[in-house]
Amino acid sequence: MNGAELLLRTAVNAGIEFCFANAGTTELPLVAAFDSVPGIHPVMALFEGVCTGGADGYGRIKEKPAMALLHLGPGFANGIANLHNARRARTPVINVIGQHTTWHIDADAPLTMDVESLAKTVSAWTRTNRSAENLSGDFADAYAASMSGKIASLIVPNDHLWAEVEGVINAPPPLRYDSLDLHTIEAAADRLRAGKKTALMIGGKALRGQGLLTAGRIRAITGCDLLTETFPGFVERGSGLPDIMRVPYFPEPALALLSQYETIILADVQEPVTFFGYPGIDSYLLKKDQQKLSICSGRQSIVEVLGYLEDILKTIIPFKDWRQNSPQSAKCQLPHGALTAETACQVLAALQPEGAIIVDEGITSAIPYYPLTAGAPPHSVLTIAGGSIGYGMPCAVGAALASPDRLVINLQADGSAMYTIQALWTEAREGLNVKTLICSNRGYNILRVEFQRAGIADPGPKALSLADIDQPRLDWVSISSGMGVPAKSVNTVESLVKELTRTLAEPGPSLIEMVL
Ligand SMILES: Cc1ncc(C[n+]2csc(CCOP(=O)(O)OP(=O)(O)O)c2C)c(N)n1
Repeated sequence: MNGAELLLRTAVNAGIEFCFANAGTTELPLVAAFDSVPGIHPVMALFEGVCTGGADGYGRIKEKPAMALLHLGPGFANGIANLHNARRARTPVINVIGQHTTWHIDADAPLTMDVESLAKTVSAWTRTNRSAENLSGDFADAYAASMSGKIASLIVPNDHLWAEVEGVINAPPPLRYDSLDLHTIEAAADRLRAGKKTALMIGGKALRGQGLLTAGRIRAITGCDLLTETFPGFVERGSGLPDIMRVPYFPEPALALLSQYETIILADVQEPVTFFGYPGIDSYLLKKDQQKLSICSGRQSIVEVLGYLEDILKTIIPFKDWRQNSPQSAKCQLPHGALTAETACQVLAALQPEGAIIVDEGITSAIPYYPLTAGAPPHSVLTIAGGSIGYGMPCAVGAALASPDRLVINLQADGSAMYTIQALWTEAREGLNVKTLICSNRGYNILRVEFQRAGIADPGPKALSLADIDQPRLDWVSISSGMGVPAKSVNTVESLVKELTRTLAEPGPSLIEMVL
Protein backbone atom coordinates (compact mmCIF):
# COMPACT_ATOMS: atom_id res chain seq x y z
CA MET A 1 0.00 0.00 0.00
CA ASN A 2 1.10 3.57 -0.51
CA GLY A 3 0.92 6.51 1.89
CA ALA A 4 -2.35 7.78 0.44
CA GLU A 5 -3.96 4.36 0.97
CA LEU A 6 -2.63 4.27 4.53
CA LEU A 7 -4.16 7.67 5.20
CA LEU A 8 -7.54 6.68 3.76
CA ARG A 9 -7.59 3.36 5.62
CA THR A 10 -6.97 5.26 8.83
CA ALA A 11 -9.79 7.63 7.93
CA VAL A 12 -12.22 4.78 7.20
CA ASN A 13 -11.23 3.07 10.42
CA ALA A 14 -11.89 6.29 12.36
CA GLY A 15 -15.38 6.61 10.85
CA ILE A 16 -14.91 9.18 8.07
CA GLU A 17 -17.74 8.77 5.55
CA PHE A 18 -17.34 11.72 3.17
CA CYS A 19 -14.52 13.67 1.60
CA PHE A 20 -15.50 17.01 0.04
CA ALA A 21 -12.86 17.35 -2.61
CA ASN A 22 -11.36 19.69 -5.11
CA ALA A 23 -8.06 18.11 -5.91
CA GLY A 24 -5.03 18.77 -8.10
CA THR A 25 -1.74 17.11 -8.95
CA THR A 26 -0.40 17.14 -5.39
CA GLU A 27 -3.47 15.20 -4.16
CA LEU A 28 -3.46 12.72 -7.06
CA PRO A 29 -2.42 9.68 -4.94
CA LEU A 30 -5.42 10.28 -2.65
CA VAL A 31 -7.75 10.69 -5.62
CA ALA A 32 -6.53 7.32 -6.95
CA ALA A 33 -6.80 5.68 -3.52
CA PHE A 34 -10.56 6.32 -3.22
CA ASP A 35 -10.98 3.36 -5.59
CA SER A 36 -8.53 1.02 -3.89
CA VAL A 37 -9.69 1.80 -0.33
CA PRO A 38 -13.47 1.39 -0.07
CA GLY A 39 -15.54 3.19 2.53
CA ILE A 40 -15.31 6.90 1.78
CA HIS A 41 -17.64 8.71 -0.59
CA PRO A 42 -15.72 11.48 -2.38
CA VAL A 43 -17.96 14.48 -3.08
CA MET A 44 -16.79 16.73 -5.86
CA ALA A 45 -17.24 20.47 -5.38
CA LEU A 46 -16.46 23.09 -8.00
CA PHE A 47 -15.03 25.57 -5.51
CA GLU A 48 -13.15 24.98 -2.27
CA GLY A 49 -15.60 27.12 -0.28
CA VAL A 50 -18.17 24.43 -1.11
CA CYS A 51 -15.80 21.70 0.16
CA THR A 52 -15.22 23.41 3.49
CA GLY A 53 -18.83 24.60 3.87
CA GLY A 54 -19.98 21.07 3.04
CA ALA A 55 -17.71 19.61 5.70
CA ASP A 56 -19.09 22.21 8.13
CA GLY A 57 -22.71 21.26 7.38
CA TYR A 58 -21.94 17.57 7.74
CA GLY A 59 -20.07 18.05 11.02
CA ARG A 60 -22.78 20.23 12.55
CA ILE A 61 -25.33 17.46 12.04
CA LYS A 62 -23.19 14.42 12.78
CA GLU A 63 -20.91 15.88 15.50
CA LYS A 64 -17.99 14.14 13.85
CA PRO A 65 -15.70 15.26 11.04
CA ALA A 66 -15.83 14.89 7.31
CA MET A 67 -12.67 15.40 5.28
CA ALA A 68 -12.06 18.36 3.01
CA LEU A 69 -9.40 17.64 0.37
CA LEU A 70 -7.79 20.87 -0.82
CA HIS A 71 -5.04 21.79 -3.25
CA LEU A 72 -1.96 23.44 -1.74
CA GLY A 73 -2.13 26.98 -0.29
CA PRO A 74 -4.37 28.52 -2.96
CA GLY A 75 -6.99 25.76 -2.63
CA PHE A 76 -6.95 26.06 1.13
CA ALA A 77 -7.18 29.85 0.88
CA ASN A 78 -10.36 29.52 -1.18
CA GLY A 79 -11.85 27.41 1.60
CA ILE A 80 -10.90 29.61 4.55
CA ALA A 81 -14.06 31.74 4.81
CA ASN A 82 -16.22 28.70 5.46
CA LEU A 83 -13.62 27.15 7.74
CA HIS A 84 -13.94 30.35 9.72
CA ASN A 85 -17.70 29.72 10.03
CA ALA A 86 -17.00 26.11 10.98
CA ARG A 87 -14.52 27.23 13.65
CA ARG A 88 -17.08 29.60 15.13
CA ALA A 89 -19.76 26.89 14.99
CA ARG A 90 -17.29 24.57 16.72
CA THR A 91 -17.66 21.99 14.00
CA PRO A 92 -15.18 19.13 13.78
CA VAL A 93 -13.51 19.30 10.35
CA ILE A 94 -10.36 17.63 8.97
CA ASN A 95 -8.60 19.33 6.09
CA VAL A 96 -6.15 17.28 4.12
CA ILE A 97 -4.04 19.62 2.01
CA GLY A 98 -1.71 18.34 -0.65
CA GLN A 99 1.77 19.84 -0.57
CA HIS A 100 4.51 19.81 -3.18
CA THR A 101 6.91 16.89 -3.17
CA THR A 102 9.41 17.64 -0.37
CA TRP A 103 12.46 18.09 -2.62
CA HIS A 104 10.54 20.47 -4.91
CA ILE A 105 9.57 23.08 -2.29
CA ASP A 106 12.87 24.99 -2.40
CA ALA A 107 12.47 25.51 -6.15
CA ASP A 108 9.67 27.97 -5.34
CA ALA A 109 7.39 26.70 -8.12
CA PRO A 110 4.33 28.84 -8.94
CA LEU A 111 1.89 27.18 -6.53
CA THR A 112 4.29 27.27 -3.58
CA MET A 113 3.22 29.21 -0.53
CA ASP A 114 3.36 29.00 3.25
CA VAL A 115 0.49 26.57 3.74
CA GLU A 116 1.16 26.04 7.44
CA SER A 117 0.86 29.72 8.31
CA LEU A 118 -2.33 29.95 6.30
CA ALA A 119 -3.80 26.85 7.94
CA LYS A 120 -3.06 28.14 11.43
CA THR A 121 -5.37 31.13 11.00
CA VAL A 122 -8.40 28.85 11.32
CA SER A 123 -7.04 25.53 12.58
CA ALA A 124 -6.61 24.58 16.23
CA TRP A 125 -4.36 21.73 15.05
CA THR A 126 -1.97 21.98 12.09
CA ARG A 127 0.75 19.56 11.10
CA THR A 128 2.92 18.94 8.05
CA ASN A 129 3.47 15.23 7.66
CA ARG A 130 7.17 14.28 7.94
CA SER A 131 7.18 10.74 6.51
CA ALA A 132 4.89 8.25 4.79
CA GLU A 133 5.01 5.99 7.86
CA ASN A 134 3.60 8.80 9.99
CA LEU A 135 0.55 9.39 7.79
CA SER A 136 -1.68 7.12 9.85
CA GLY A 137 -0.59 8.53 13.21
CA ASP A 138 -0.94 12.07 11.87
CA PHE A 139 -4.44 11.45 10.59
CA ALA A 140 -5.49 9.81 13.86
CA ASP A 141 -4.15 12.84 15.76
CA ALA A 142 -6.02 15.19 13.41
CA TYR A 143 -9.22 13.23 14.03
CA ALA A 144 -8.79 13.38 17.79
CA ALA A 145 -8.07 17.13 17.68
CA SER A 146 -11.16 17.79 15.57
CA MET A 147 -13.51 15.93 17.89
CA SER A 148 -13.50 18.70 20.46
CA GLY A 149 -15.16 20.92 17.84
CA LYS A 150 -12.02 22.11 16.14
CA ILE A 151 -10.52 22.46 12.68
CA ALA A 152 -7.58 20.14 12.11
CA SER A 153 -5.37 20.64 9.06
CA LEU A 154 -2.96 17.96 7.88
CA ILE A 155 -0.55 18.98 5.12
CA VAL A 156 0.66 15.98 3.13
CA PRO A 157 3.63 16.11 0.75
CA ASN A 158 2.98 14.41 -2.56
CA ASP A 159 6.04 12.11 -2.40
CA HIS A 160 4.92 10.77 1.00
CA LEU A 161 1.49 9.94 -0.45
CA TRP A 162 3.03 7.98 -3.34
CA ALA A 163 5.66 6.19 -1.18
CA GLU A 164 5.18 2.47 -0.47
CA VAL A 165 4.73 1.79 3.26
CA GLU A 166 4.19 -1.17 5.56
CA GLY A 167 1.66 0.84 7.46
CA VAL A 168 0.01 0.25 10.79
CA ILE A 169 -3.48 1.74 11.11
CA ASN A 170 -3.67 4.07 14.12
CA ALA A 171 -7.01 4.63 15.85
CA PRO A 172 -7.75 8.08 17.27
CA PRO A 173 -7.94 8.15 21.07
CA PRO A 174 -11.40 8.84 22.53
CA LEU A 175 -12.34 12.40 23.44
CA ARG A 176 -11.59 13.24 27.07
CA TYR A 177 -13.12 16.16 28.92
CA ASP A 178 -11.60 18.14 31.79
CA SER A 179 -13.16 17.67 35.21
CA LEU A 180 -15.94 20.06 36.20
CA ASP A 181 -15.43 23.25 38.19
CA LEU A 182 -17.89 22.22 40.91
CA HIS A 183 -17.37 25.37 42.95
CA THR A 184 -18.46 27.69 40.13
CA ILE A 185 -21.43 25.49 39.22
CA GLU A 186 -22.53 25.59 42.87
CA ALA A 187 -22.19 29.38 42.84
CA ALA A 188 -24.38 29.44 39.71
CA ALA A 189 -26.98 27.30 41.50
CA ASP A 190 -26.96 29.84 44.35
CA ARG A 191 -27.58 32.65 41.91
CA LEU A 192 -30.36 30.71 40.17
CA ARG A 193 -32.25 30.09 43.39
CA ALA A 194 -31.77 33.63 44.67
CA GLY A 195 -34.94 34.61 42.84
CA LYS A 196 -33.30 37.46 40.91
CA LYS A 197 -33.73 37.90 37.17
CA THR A 198 -31.21 35.45 35.73
CA ALA A 199 -30.36 34.24 32.25
CA LEU A 200 -28.68 30.95 31.48
CA MET A 201 -26.86 31.50 28.20
CA ILE A 202 -26.05 28.18 26.56
CA GLY A 203 -24.01 27.10 23.54
CA GLY A 204 -22.41 24.10 21.85
CA LYS A 205 -23.89 20.75 22.80
CA ALA A 206 -26.35 22.42 25.18
CA LEU A 207 -28.39 23.34 22.11
CA ARG A 208 -29.24 19.76 21.24
CA GLY A 209 -30.38 16.47 22.73
CA GLN A 210 -29.82 15.79 26.39
CA GLY A 211 -28.09 19.14 27.04
CA LEU A 212 -31.04 21.10 25.69
CA LEU A 213 -33.59 19.10 27.68
CA THR A 214 -31.56 19.59 30.86
CA ALA A 215 -31.43 23.34 30.21
CA GLY A 216 -35.21 23.26 29.76
CA ARG A 217 -35.66 21.56 33.12
CA ILE A 218 -33.34 24.06 34.82
CA ARG A 219 -35.53 26.82 33.44
CA ALA A 220 -38.68 25.09 34.69
CA ILE A 221 -37.18 24.64 38.15
CA THR A 222 -35.81 28.17 38.53
CA GLY A 223 -37.74 30.43 36.14
CA CYS A 224 -34.54 31.66 34.49
CA ASP A 225 -34.50 32.64 30.82
CA LEU A 226 -32.58 30.58 28.26
CA LEU A 227 -30.48 32.49 25.76
CA THR A 228 -27.90 31.68 23.16
CA GLU A 229 -25.56 33.49 20.79
CA THR A 230 -26.86 35.52 17.85
CA PHE A 231 -25.71 32.87 15.40
CA PRO A 232 -25.61 29.40 16.96
CA GLY A 233 -24.06 26.68 14.81
CA PHE A 234 -26.87 24.25 15.52
CA VAL A 235 -30.02 24.44 17.63
CA GLU A 236 -32.88 21.98 18.02
CA ARG A 237 -36.20 23.72 18.12
CA GLY A 238 -39.96 23.26 18.00
CA SER A 239 -42.90 22.02 20.03
CA GLY A 240 -41.94 20.19 23.21
CA LEU A 241 -38.43 21.67 23.18
CA PRO A 242 -37.32 24.67 25.22
CA ASP A 243 -37.49 27.89 23.22
CA ILE A 244 -34.04 29.44 23.24
CA MET A 245 -33.85 33.20 22.62
CA ARG A 246 -30.98 34.38 20.44
CA VAL A 247 -29.20 37.59 21.41
CA PRO A 248 -30.31 40.08 18.73
CA TYR A 249 -27.81 41.11 16.04
CA PHE A 250 -27.98 44.88 16.50
CA PRO A 251 -26.63 46.30 19.76
CA GLU A 252 -29.70 48.29 20.83
CA PRO A 253 -32.13 45.34 21.04
CA ALA A 254 -29.30 43.14 22.37
CA LEU A 255 -28.69 45.61 25.21
CA ALA A 256 -32.43 45.93 25.85
CA LEU A 257 -32.64 42.16 26.30
CA LEU A 258 -29.48 41.60 28.30
CA SER A 259 -29.77 44.60 30.63
CA GLN A 260 -32.83 43.00 32.29
CA TYR A 261 -30.67 40.40 34.01
CA GLU A 262 -28.89 40.76 37.31
CA THR A 263 -26.95 37.59 36.60
CA ILE A 264 -25.94 35.93 33.37
CA ILE A 265 -24.61 32.40 33.58
CA LEU A 266 -22.43 31.56 30.60
CA ALA A 267 -22.55 27.85 29.79
CA ASP A 268 -20.15 26.97 26.98
CA VAL A 269 -20.54 30.36 25.28
CA GLN A 270 -18.40 33.45 25.04
CA GLU A 271 -19.49 36.62 26.78
CA PRO A 272 -21.77 38.43 24.30
CA VAL A 273 -20.19 41.31 22.36
CA THR A 274 -21.48 43.58 19.59
CA PHE A 275 -20.88 42.39 16.04
CA PHE A 276 -19.05 45.57 15.08
CA GLY A 277 -17.59 48.52 16.91
CA TYR A 278 -20.27 51.21 16.75
CA PRO A 279 -19.33 54.70 18.01
CA GLY A 280 -20.63 55.32 21.53
CA ILE A 281 -21.52 51.67 22.15
CA ASP A 282 -19.37 49.43 24.30
CA SER A 283 -18.13 46.26 22.60
CA TYR A 284 -19.17 44.21 25.64
CA LEU A 285 -22.91 43.85 26.04
CA LEU A 286 -22.84 42.97 29.75
CA LYS A 287 -22.34 45.87 32.15
CA LYS A 288 -19.97 45.99 35.10
CA ASP A 289 -22.79 45.80 37.65
CA GLN A 290 -24.15 42.60 36.13
CA GLN A 291 -22.91 39.35 37.63
CA LYS A 292 -21.49 36.94 35.10
CA LEU A 293 -20.45 33.43 35.83
CA SER A 294 -18.83 31.09 33.36
CA ILE A 295 -19.59 27.50 34.35
CA CYS A 296 -18.06 25.59 31.44
CA SER A 297 -14.77 26.00 29.65
CA GLY A 298 -14.59 24.67 26.12
CA ARG A 299 -12.72 21.64 27.48
CA GLN A 300 -15.40 20.49 29.89
CA SER A 301 -18.56 18.62 28.94
CA ILE A 302 -21.48 21.06 28.94
CA VAL A 303 -23.89 18.13 29.22
CA GLU A 304 -22.22 17.07 32.48
CA VAL A 305 -22.08 20.67 33.71
CA LEU A 306 -25.81 21.18 33.20
CA GLY A 307 -26.54 17.76 34.68
CA TYR A 308 -24.67 18.67 37.86
CA LEU A 309 -26.39 22.06 38.02
CA GLU A 310 -29.79 20.38 37.68
CA ASP A 311 -28.93 17.86 40.40
CA ILE A 312 -28.11 20.65 42.85
CA LEU A 313 -31.24 22.61 41.99
CA LYS A 314 -33.52 19.56 42.22
CA THR A 315 -32.53 19.01 45.82
CA ILE A 316 -33.42 22.59 46.70
CA ILE A 317 -36.42 23.54 44.64
CA PRO A 318 -39.38 21.17 44.12
CA PHE A 319 -39.36 19.75 40.63
CA LYS A 320 -42.07 20.89 38.28
CA ASP A 321 -43.04 19.43 34.95
CA TRP A 322 -40.55 21.27 32.77
CA ARG A 323 -42.66 20.80 29.70
CA GLN A 324 -45.21 23.25 31.06
CA ASN A 325 -42.77 26.01 30.09
CA SER A 326 -42.13 24.67 26.61
CA PRO A 327 -44.02 25.83 23.57
CA GLN A 328 -46.99 23.71 22.69
CA SER A 329 -47.52 22.68 19.14
CA ALA A 330 -48.62 25.90 17.45
CA LYS A 331 -48.00 26.00 13.74
CA CYS A 332 -47.63 29.35 12.09
CA GLN A 333 -50.68 30.27 9.99
CA LEU A 334 -50.32 30.81 6.27
CA PRO A 335 -50.25 34.54 5.56
CA HIS A 336 -52.15 36.67 3.06
CA GLY A 337 -51.03 39.75 1.18
CA ALA A 338 -47.91 40.67 -0.74
CA LEU A 339 -44.82 38.45 -0.83
CA THR A 340 -42.35 40.13 1.54
CA ALA A 341 -39.56 38.87 3.78
CA GLU A 342 -42.13 38.63 6.58
CA THR A 343 -44.74 36.65 4.63
CA ALA A 344 -42.08 34.43 3.01
CA CYS A 345 -40.84 33.46 6.48
CA GLN A 346 -44.41 32.80 7.58
CA VAL A 347 -44.98 30.48 4.62
CA LEU A 348 -41.84 28.53 5.44
CA ALA A 349 -42.70 28.34 9.16
CA ALA A 350 -46.20 27.10 8.28
CA LEU A 351 -45.11 24.45 5.78
CA GLN A 352 -41.80 23.10 7.10
CA PRO A 353 -42.23 19.42 7.98
CA GLU A 354 -41.18 17.64 11.16
CA GLY A 355 -37.49 16.81 11.18
CA ALA A 356 -36.54 19.52 8.68
CA ILE A 357 -33.06 20.97 8.81
CA ILE A 358 -33.29 24.70 8.24
CA VAL A 359 -30.09 26.31 7.00
CA ASP A 360 -30.53 30.02 7.59
CA GLU A 361 -28.47 32.37 5.47
CA GLY A 362 -31.40 34.63 4.71
CA ILE A 363 -29.51 37.61 6.22
CA THR A 364 -31.98 40.52 6.61
CA SER A 365 -34.87 38.64 4.98
CA ALA A 366 -34.66 35.85 7.57
CA ILE A 367 -34.90 38.14 10.61
CA PRO A 368 -38.66 37.41 11.05
CA TYR A 369 -38.21 33.63 10.72
CA TYR A 370 -36.82 32.31 14.03
CA PRO A 371 -39.49 33.69 16.40
CA LEU A 372 -42.20 32.06 14.25
CA THR A 373 -41.04 28.51 14.85
CA ALA A 374 -41.05 27.90 18.62
CA GLY A 375 -44.19 25.78 18.22
CA ALA A 376 -43.37 24.28 14.81
CA PRO A 377 -42.84 20.53 14.52
CA PRO A 378 -39.39 19.66 15.94
CA HIS A 379 -36.60 20.67 13.59
CA SER A 380 -32.98 21.87 13.56
CA VAL A 381 -31.69 25.33 12.69
CA LEU A 382 -28.15 26.08 11.46
CA THR A 383 -26.96 29.69 11.29
CA ILE A 384 -23.99 31.67 9.98
CA ALA A 385 -21.84 31.20 13.06
CA GLY A 386 -18.85 33.24 11.90
CA GLY A 387 -20.73 35.90 9.93
CA SER A 388 -18.79 35.04 6.78
CA ILE A 389 -21.30 34.96 3.95
CA GLY A 390 -21.41 32.12 1.43
CA TYR A 391 -21.98 29.45 4.06
CA GLY A 392 -25.62 28.52 3.41
CA MET A 393 -25.46 26.82 0.01
CA PRO A 394 -22.60 24.40 0.87
CA CYS A 395 -23.74 23.90 4.44
CA ALA A 396 -27.03 22.59 3.05
CA VAL A 397 -25.07 20.12 0.89
CA GLY A 398 -23.19 18.76 3.89
CA ALA A 399 -26.32 18.62 6.05
CA ALA A 400 -28.18 16.67 3.36
CA LEU A 401 -25.37 14.13 2.99
CA ALA A 402 -25.25 13.75 6.76
CA SER A 403 -28.95 12.96 7.02
CA PRO A 404 -30.41 11.59 3.80
CA ASP A 405 -33.75 10.85 5.46
CA ARG A 406 -34.34 14.47 6.50
CA LEU A 407 -35.39 17.39 4.37
CA VAL A 408 -32.96 20.31 4.18
CA ILE A 409 -34.47 23.73 3.51
CA ASN A 410 -32.02 26.51 2.80
CA LEU A 411 -33.45 29.96 3.50
CA GLN A 412 -30.92 31.82 1.44
CA ALA A 413 -30.23 35.49 0.68
CA ASP A 414 -29.45 36.16 -2.97
CA GLY A 415 -26.18 38.07 -2.52
CA SER A 416 -24.74 35.48 -0.15
CA ALA A 417 -25.89 32.61 -2.40
CA MET A 418 -23.71 33.90 -5.23
CA TYR A 419 -20.52 33.37 -3.20
CA THR A 420 -20.81 29.60 -3.30
CA ILE A 421 -23.46 29.02 -5.95
CA GLN A 422 -21.51 26.01 -7.28
CA ALA A 423 -23.11 24.04 -4.43
CA LEU A 424 -26.17 23.61 -6.68
CA TRP A 425 -24.14 21.49 -9.06
CA THR A 426 -23.08 19.20 -6.21
CA GLU A 427 -26.71 18.97 -5.05
CA ALA A 428 -27.77 17.88 -8.53
CA ARG A 429 -24.90 15.43 -8.94
CA GLU A 430 -25.53 13.80 -5.57
CA GLY A 431 -29.34 13.98 -5.88
CA LEU A 432 -29.63 15.73 -2.53
CA ASN A 433 -32.90 16.54 -0.82
CA VAL A 434 -32.16 20.27 -0.55
CA LYS A 435 -34.84 22.87 -1.18
CA THR A 436 -33.32 26.31 -1.69
CA LEU A 437 -35.51 29.36 -1.08
CA ILE A 438 -33.78 32.40 -2.55
CA CYS A 439 -34.72 35.66 -0.82
CA SER A 440 -34.46 37.76 -3.95
CA ASN A 441 -34.36 41.35 -2.76
CA ARG A 442 -31.79 42.03 -5.51
CA GLY A 443 -29.43 43.93 -3.29
CA TYR A 444 -27.15 43.83 -0.28
CA ASN A 445 -29.94 45.05 1.97
CA ILE A 446 -27.77 44.89 5.08
CA LEU A 447 -25.63 47.68 3.65
CA ARG A 448 -28.67 49.91 3.25
CA VAL A 449 -29.59 49.22 6.88
CA GLU A 450 -26.05 49.96 8.02
CA PHE A 451 -26.02 53.21 6.00
CA GLN A 452 -29.07 54.31 7.94
CA ARG A 453 -27.49 53.32 11.23
CA ALA A 454 -24.39 55.34 10.31
CA GLY A 455 -26.64 58.38 9.76
CA ILE A 456 -26.21 58.39 5.98
CA ALA A 457 -29.81 58.92 4.94
CA ASP A 458 -29.04 59.48 1.30
CA PRO A 459 -26.04 57.46 0.05
CA GLY A 460 -24.59 58.57 -3.29
CA PRO A 461 -25.01 56.65 -6.55
CA LYS A 462 -21.57 55.05 -6.35
CA ALA A 463 -22.26 53.90 -2.79
CA LEU A 464 -25.65 52.54 -3.81
CA SER A 465 -24.08 50.74 -6.77
CA LEU A 466 -22.11 48.70 -4.22
CA ALA A 467 -25.29 47.67 -2.44
CA ASP A 468 -27.29 46.84 -5.57
CA ILE A 469 -27.08 43.50 -7.40
CA ASP A 470 -29.95 44.15 -9.81
CA GLN A 471 -27.93 45.29 -12.83
CA PRO A 472 -27.78 42.91 -14.52
CA ARG A 473 -30.56 40.99 -12.82
CA LEU A 474 -29.62 37.49 -11.73
CA ASP A 475 -31.73 34.95 -13.59
CA TRP A 476 -32.15 32.38 -10.83
CA VAL A 477 -34.14 29.92 -12.90
CA SER A 478 -31.38 29.81 -15.53
CA ILE A 479 -28.56 29.74 -13.01
CA SER A 480 -30.13 26.86 -11.12
CA SER A 481 -31.31 24.81 -14.05
CA GLY A 482 -27.94 25.42 -15.69
CA MET A 483 -26.40 23.52 -12.80
CA GLY A 484 -28.97 20.76 -12.90
CA VAL A 485 -31.38 21.92 -10.18
CA PRO A 486 -34.95 22.60 -11.35
CA ALA A 487 -36.16 26.06 -10.37
CA LYS A 488 -39.19 28.32 -10.32
CA SER A 489 -39.61 32.01 -9.63
CA VAL A 490 -42.56 33.22 -7.55
CA ASN A 491 -43.76 36.69 -6.63
CA THR A 492 -46.95 36.10 -4.65
CA VAL A 493 -47.73 34.34 -1.38
CA GLU A 494 -50.12 32.01 -3.18
CA SER A 495 -47.56 30.92 -5.78
CA LEU A 496 -44.94 30.39 -3.05
CA VAL A 497 -47.34 28.21 -1.06
CA LYS A 498 -48.15 26.19 -4.18
CA GLU A 499 -44.54 25.73 -5.28
CA LEU A 500 -43.17 24.97 -1.83
CA THR A 501 -45.93 22.48 -1.10
CA ARG A 502 -45.25 20.75 -4.40
CA THR A 503 -41.47 20.61 -4.07
CA LEU A 504 -41.49 19.50 -0.43
CA ALA A 505 -43.39 16.40 -1.51
CA GLU A 506 -40.88 15.50 -4.23
CA PRO A 507 -37.42 14.00 -3.73
CA GLY A 508 -34.27 15.75 -4.94
CA PRO A 509 -33.01 19.30 -5.08
CA SER A 510 -34.99 22.32 -6.21
CA LEU A 511 -34.79 26.09 -6.00
CA ILE A 512 -37.49 28.71 -5.64
CA GLU A 513 -36.68 32.34 -6.26
CA MET A 514 -38.93 34.37 -3.95
CA VAL A 515 -39.07 37.85 -5.49
CA LEU A 516 -39.44 40.08 -2.44
C1 LIG B 1 -17.06 36.79 3.28
C2 LIG B 1 -17.85 38.03 3.54
N1 LIG B 1 -17.80 39.05 2.66
C3 LIG B 1 -18.53 40.16 2.87
C4 LIG B 1 -19.30 40.30 3.97
C5 LIG B 1 -20.05 41.58 4.25
N2 LIG B 1 -21.48 41.36 4.01
C6 LIG B 1 -22.33 41.02 4.99
S1 LIG B 1 -23.87 40.75 4.43
C7 LIG B 1 -23.40 41.13 2.84
C8 LIG B 1 -24.36 41.09 1.70
C9 LIG B 1 -25.67 40.60 2.07
O1 LIG B 1 -26.50 40.58 0.93
P1 LIG B 1 -27.54 39.41 0.81
O2 LIG B 1 -26.86 38.13 1.04
O3 LIG B 1 -28.25 39.57 -0.48
O4 LIG B 1 -28.50 39.66 2.04
P2 LIG B 1 -29.38 40.96 2.38
O5 LIG B 1 -28.47 41.92 3.06
O6 LIG B 1 -29.91 41.50 1.09
O7 LIG B 1 -30.45 40.48 3.29
C10 LIG B 1 -22.08 41.44 2.78
C11 LIG B 1 -21.38 41.81 1.52
C12 LIG B 1 -19.32 39.20 4.88
N3 LIG B 1 -20.04 39.23 6.00
N4 LIG B 1 -18.61 38.09 4.62
